[in-house]
Amino acid sequence: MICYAGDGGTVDIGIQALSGALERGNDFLYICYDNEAYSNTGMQRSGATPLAARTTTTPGGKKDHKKDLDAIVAAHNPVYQATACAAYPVDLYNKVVKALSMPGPKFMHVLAPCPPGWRFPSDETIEMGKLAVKSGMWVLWERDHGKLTITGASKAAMKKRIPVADYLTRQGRFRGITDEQITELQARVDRSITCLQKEVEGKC
Ligand SMILES: Cc1ncc(C[n+]2csc(CCOP(=O)(O)OP(=O)(O)O)c2C)c(N)n1
Ligand SMILES: [Mg+2]
Repeated sequence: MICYAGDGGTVDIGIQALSGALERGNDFLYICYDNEAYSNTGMQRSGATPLAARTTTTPGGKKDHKKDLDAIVAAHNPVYQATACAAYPVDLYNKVVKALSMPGPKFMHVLAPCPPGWRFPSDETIEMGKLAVKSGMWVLWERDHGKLTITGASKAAMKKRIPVADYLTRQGRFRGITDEQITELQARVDRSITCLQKEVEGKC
C-alpha cells in the first residue's frame, strides 16, 4: 500500500496516524511531498514551512523553524527511510523501487518546489530543487534498516556547498529575510550536515 500526502497533511494534521502506523509495523510506503505550505487551501504556513518564509498566515515571515519530520519518523525505526527531490527523478525513482521491495513500514520525504507558493517562475522549478540540494537546505539520503547513506548530488554537497542565500534570495517568499535569519539558516544547515556525516561514519 502507498500513502501519498502533503506536508500539512503529514507533519501537522496526520502525524498521529503516521506515527501509529509506523509503530505498529504496518506494511506500507508513506510518501510525503513537501511544498512547505498548505497550498490547496490558500498557501497558509505549515509546520514544514521554513524560517522567514512568507505565507498568507505569516505575512511578515515565519518566526519558527521547519519541523524536523525526518527525525520524528527516524525515532520509529522504519525499515526504510529516504529523502528525495523531484529535480533528481532517477534518485527518487530508485528509492521508491527499493522501498517497495521491502516488507514493513517505509517512509519517503520529497521536496517539491512550488512556483506560486515560493514565488518564482515555473520554468525554474527544477533549478530550485537543485539549488536546495546544492546548498544543503535539502539533503538526499536513505536509511536502509538504520544504515545511513548520502545519495546522488548530495554526496558532493557534503563537502562543498553553495551559500543558502543563493537558494533563498531566488524566491519571493523570502523577500524581507534578515541577514541574521540567513546566518541562522546557514548555521542550521552546516550543523545538520555535520550530524549526518557523523552518522555515516558511525560516530553517533
Ligand atoms: C483532516 C483535515 N483537515 C483539514 C482539511 C482541509 N484541507 C484540505 S487541503 C489542505 C491543505 C493541505 O496541505 P498539504 O498537506 O501541505 O498539501 P498541499 O495542499 O500543499 O498539496 C487542508 C488543510 C482536510 N481536508 N482534512
Ligand atoms: Mg503542502
